[in-house]
Amino acid sequence: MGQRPTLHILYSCPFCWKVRGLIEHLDMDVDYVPVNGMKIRKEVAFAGDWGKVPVFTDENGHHIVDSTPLLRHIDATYNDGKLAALGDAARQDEWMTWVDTHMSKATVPILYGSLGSALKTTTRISKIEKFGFLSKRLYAWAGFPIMWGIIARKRVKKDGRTPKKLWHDLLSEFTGAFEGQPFFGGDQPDLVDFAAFGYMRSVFPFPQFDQLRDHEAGMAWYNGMSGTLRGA
Ligand SMILES: N[C@@H](CCC(=O)N[C@@H](CS)C(=O)NCC(=O)O)C(=O)O
Repeated sequence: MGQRPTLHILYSCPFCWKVRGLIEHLDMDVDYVPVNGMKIRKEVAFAGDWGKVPVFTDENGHHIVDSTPLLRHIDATYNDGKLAALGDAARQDEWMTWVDTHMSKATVPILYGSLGSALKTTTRISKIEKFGFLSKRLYAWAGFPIMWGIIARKRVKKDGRTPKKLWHDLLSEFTGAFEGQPFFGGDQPDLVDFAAFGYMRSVFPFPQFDQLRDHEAGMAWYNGMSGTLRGA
């Protein structure tokens, strides 16, 4: 037995939520280490050049980065690869790519795609994330115009749909691939479910999550996923 594994995270990072869901599902003993969002690169410099969260450090002090490879690593190392072994591997790979390509791009529009939502999100983030005294104020002032004015507005315009419609379309497409089962993985979730769940769960701390609540199949799946977390 070595050290207790750690996961360096940002509370508002969808990629971190992907990994957290699996950790909670497997009831692993992992310490979460919040980083300062204004200094991510510096705070995870111990893991090499990657410069992003999540970073998982195992009991031997090895660092594993990048959320999807990390999901696969955790399943393989701490769960005998049981989730990867569920169902058809090609279908899993295809949909993991779909989830990582499309759902990952839907979180910024819903959180920052309008002036009002960007303000709500940055206010909430300045309360829940770990910040230094100065960086908290800097974020509250600078984070909002950067996220709304530069990144999110362009993305919403390019897609053409409202952020809510985009999410509803994605949830319909995703749950439509369940083949009548409660989860993508069948009667239990697999790694694709945990990836998708992480993206949706990263919206949960924000008031915009209300826009997802009237997607019936999406919410049935989301609540089903929440029910598979230990201690839930
Ligand atoms: N492909 C990576 C993306 C990770 C990522 O972009 N994390 C963001 C936070 S949500 C980050 O750390 N960004 C810091 C940076 O790019 O400087 C994953 O899936 O883990």
